[in-house]
Amino acid sequence: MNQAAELNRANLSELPASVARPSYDPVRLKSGIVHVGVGGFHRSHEAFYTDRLLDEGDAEQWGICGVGIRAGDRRIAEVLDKQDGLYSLIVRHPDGRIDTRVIGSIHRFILGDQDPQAVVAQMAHPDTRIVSLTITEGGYNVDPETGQFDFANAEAQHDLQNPSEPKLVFGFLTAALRRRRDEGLPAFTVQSCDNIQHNGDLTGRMLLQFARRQDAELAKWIEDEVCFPNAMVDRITPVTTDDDIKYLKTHHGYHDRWPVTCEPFCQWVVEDKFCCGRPAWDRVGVQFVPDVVPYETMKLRLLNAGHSVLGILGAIHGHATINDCIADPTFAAYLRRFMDLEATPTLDPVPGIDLDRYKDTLFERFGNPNIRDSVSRICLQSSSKLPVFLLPTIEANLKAGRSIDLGTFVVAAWCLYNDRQVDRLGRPLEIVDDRKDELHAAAHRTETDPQAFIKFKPVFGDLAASERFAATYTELIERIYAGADLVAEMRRLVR
Ligand code: CS2
Repeated sequence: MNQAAELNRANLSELPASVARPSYDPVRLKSGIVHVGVGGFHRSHEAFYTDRLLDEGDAEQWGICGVGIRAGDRRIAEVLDKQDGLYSLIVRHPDGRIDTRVIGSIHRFILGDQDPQAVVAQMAHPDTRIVSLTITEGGYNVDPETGQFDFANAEAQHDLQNPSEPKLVFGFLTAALRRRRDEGLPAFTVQSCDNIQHNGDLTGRMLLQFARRQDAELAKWIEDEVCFPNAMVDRITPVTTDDDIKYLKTHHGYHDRWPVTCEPFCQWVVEDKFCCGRPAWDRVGVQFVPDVVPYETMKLRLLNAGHSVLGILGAIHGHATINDCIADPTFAAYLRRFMDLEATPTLDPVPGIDLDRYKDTLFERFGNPNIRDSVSRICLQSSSKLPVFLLPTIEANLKAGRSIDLGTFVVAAWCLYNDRQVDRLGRPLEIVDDRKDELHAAAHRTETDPQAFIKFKPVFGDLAASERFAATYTELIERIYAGADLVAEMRRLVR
């Protein structure tokens, strides 16, 4: 291997001029933000916006202290430690242009699975004004049957019994907020950056339910003092590949152990409810609005559902990436029809947004040939995604008496995906889903009970009780199981 320079603070000034870098000194930052869950998305989104703001100057109190609370966070902890928190953001444009920038906003990192006290202390530190989260759907610890906090979870039980050695994010937040209250410090804002509907409301509900079990008085203080802004977050961020690392070495001559690649588009629409101050993110393109709901519904039902439509159908067909799907005219036509006929009619008007233009932009973004977002990433944890991205559209259309065929066909295809677990050419599918075994078992019963799959309540709730849905699904699944060609079916449905 050639001796490429390592990325770290000492080498920052040695990087070629083609790589943009912070004009601020990361050493001087204070941790105004503590962020739990430093994955690719946090690094392409909140840390990117914050880096831009720091670059404008006069914002040194808004550095980010990254936090990992799972054993799986050790790798990012090691990388950021070796690189002094620095990493490269590689922005790939559809026309082949690439902008590379070193981001310096994550100036510290604490690994909470080894040292929970250090995390609690950091959250309780007077510098901390916001604790933000990207912990994925699973991190919110919601019982899917009841929608309430899942106290049966072993880690939740552990946190109730050991309040000063927490494991769940809610245990950390409660311990830190208790300390702030006892020390007479103001509460911080808890800001969810996960792609979940009403993410702030959900975070608040879960935290209060957990805190009440521990200490009703503290829960009351949290309820009165902590803000939980809702937000819509958006930037397509594929999984980092070895090619990204090689690209930096070959084109820019340095070694970054874990860069992030993303598209140029970036959006963050946030409710302006911060109890302890916030960065002037509006100076760098973040939109602050009174009500985020129309934006998040639009994004979940068009972008995310669109991804799932392509991901599931594309996986079975054998397309490797989302841009391969968009380049296939049958897939592109199917997606557009799904968006126009089934998703868009369920949306309320979105202030300042022309939905036709928004959909056109989605096609440009999905079609970006340089992002190469894999269908396997899109299909990850579909059992948590479809109930949020796709099923509400089917439900709304059932209620309004509109078409449900295109959405329901995706559900039927997902049954085949879970049952057979191979693509059209018999190649094994890489399925990552916490409910993989249950989904497989339910799908596998299709031969004897055509509706077995949609009776799986943790995903479908009572949807199978809708006669129209059940009948539409049954017709589609019977055709698929009788050997109908997927692409021919897609064409038939679009006609
Ligand atoms: C994707 C999202 O995981 C998925 O299914 O739809 O990760 C999507 O890329 C982001 O929400 C874009 O902001």
